[in-house]
Amino acid sequence: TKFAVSLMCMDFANAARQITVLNRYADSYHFDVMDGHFAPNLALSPDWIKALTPYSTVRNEVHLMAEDPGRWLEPLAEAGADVISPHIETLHANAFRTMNRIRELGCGTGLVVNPMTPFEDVKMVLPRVDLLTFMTVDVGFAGQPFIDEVLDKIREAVEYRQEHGLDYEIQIDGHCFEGTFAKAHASGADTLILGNAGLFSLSDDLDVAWGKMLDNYERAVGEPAGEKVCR
Ligand code: S6P
Ligand code: MG
Repeated sequence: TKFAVSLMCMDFANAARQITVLNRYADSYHFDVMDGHFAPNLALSPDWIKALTPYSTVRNEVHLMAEDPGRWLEPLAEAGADVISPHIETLHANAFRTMNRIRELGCGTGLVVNPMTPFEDVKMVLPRVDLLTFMTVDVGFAGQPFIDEVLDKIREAVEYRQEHGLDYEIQIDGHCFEGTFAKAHASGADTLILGNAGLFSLSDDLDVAWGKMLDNYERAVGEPAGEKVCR
């Protein structure tokens, strides 16, 4: 299992310092961008992301929760995004154009699927997707309960990848923590996003928080997390 850290949950007053610590542990950063329309909240702007990506030594992924994703691709690429992940629900007639544009800008292609959206809706575009993210909460806020109903859909994506010889990475976004690590891992997802419950609430000292997170994971899943696991 790999771990992404949701930077919407960080201590904004100590952003650069926290990123410097997390570089040792995280496989990637997850930047939530919300426009107040598609998601009922406002979050992280391209300028804010641009100020922080120079401190990051890991993959910077932007979760784009905006009604008109095409508008934000260029500013986000300029801000240092390595992967841009719009929502399938926002792509309408522009799905292929948007994936192609993200590639043209030199970024990896992501795609995010809301809990209510069936897997069927993304199948056609999957050969062009590097990172497929399943929401296990409704978009907008940290600290919401995990939606178990999404797990079957994740298993479907794992099987489909195998059957069709595709290689997209599968990520889970929403309330990944001690209480959900076991089922998230069992679904076959590659990457879990850590926010408040999974990481930041465990300690103000992020070295300590990461150690606790790994202990929680190991206890819940019954095996060590593997990969980039430093203590
Ligand atoms: C939700 C957002 C997520 C949250 C993430 C972490 O709209 O896309 O990335 O930041 O869920 O928070 P938590 O508390 O759910 O672990
Ligand atoms: Mg997110």
